[in-house]
Amino acid sequence: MGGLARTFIFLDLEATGLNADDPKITELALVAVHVSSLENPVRDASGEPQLPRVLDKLCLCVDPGKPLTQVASEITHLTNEQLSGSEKQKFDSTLINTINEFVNRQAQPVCLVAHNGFGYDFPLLKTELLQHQRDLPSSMLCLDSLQSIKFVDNQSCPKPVYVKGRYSLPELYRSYFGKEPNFSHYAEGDVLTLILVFMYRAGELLEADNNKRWGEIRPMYM
Ligand code: DCM
Ligand code: MG
Repeated sequence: MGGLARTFIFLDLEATGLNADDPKITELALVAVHVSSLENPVRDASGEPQLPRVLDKLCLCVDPGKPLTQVASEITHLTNEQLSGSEKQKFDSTLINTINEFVNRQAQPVCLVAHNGFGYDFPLLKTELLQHQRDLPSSMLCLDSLQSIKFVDNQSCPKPVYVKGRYSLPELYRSYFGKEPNFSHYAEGDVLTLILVFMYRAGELLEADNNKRWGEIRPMYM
């Protein structure tokens, strides 16, 4: 899995709603981290891992061309009026080129990482790409940090007590770092939180072997 990847690209999408709403993307963040920064995290005086100094970031707002649900708007602090008023572009072929170029700049092979990525971010990104008859390289690795962290927890404790929400990104951050994550439901905020959560468990996560290939990801809807 990750054992193969030279670069991990952490991804978070904000969108107009949940799966059943046939959502469109409103904001995306891709942050690329070289494997060497995950294997040897820099720690502060209290021993807490710090974000790597060397990061490539691609953060963009997108005009979804579709109303945000009330909940999506409330949690992301984004509105249709703001996005169209700021003359943001739609998710178009120029953006797809930008994403591909961002991925291609990184040391290969690349592994895309998202929290609940198999359930939400990857299928949604796939839908947006296929709507333009485009895609990312099918050999690209992808990893769902929610599934992987559950997997490594189950390995160390075969009968874990399952508590609803225990594996959500803010809950994991709170339990590892004892404080609130910054900028929840902002694409970049969530990605930086995810990187810190991932780094906290990097040894086990890099060891585990439960990734997929981008080619196996099915679109959320068409
Ligand atoms: N979302 C939603 N309702 C929720 C949680 C999420 O509509 N209760 C949608 C809107 C968010 C997107 O999912 O932009 C991604 O969620 P998150 O901010 O947790 O990454
Ligand atoms: Mg988010």
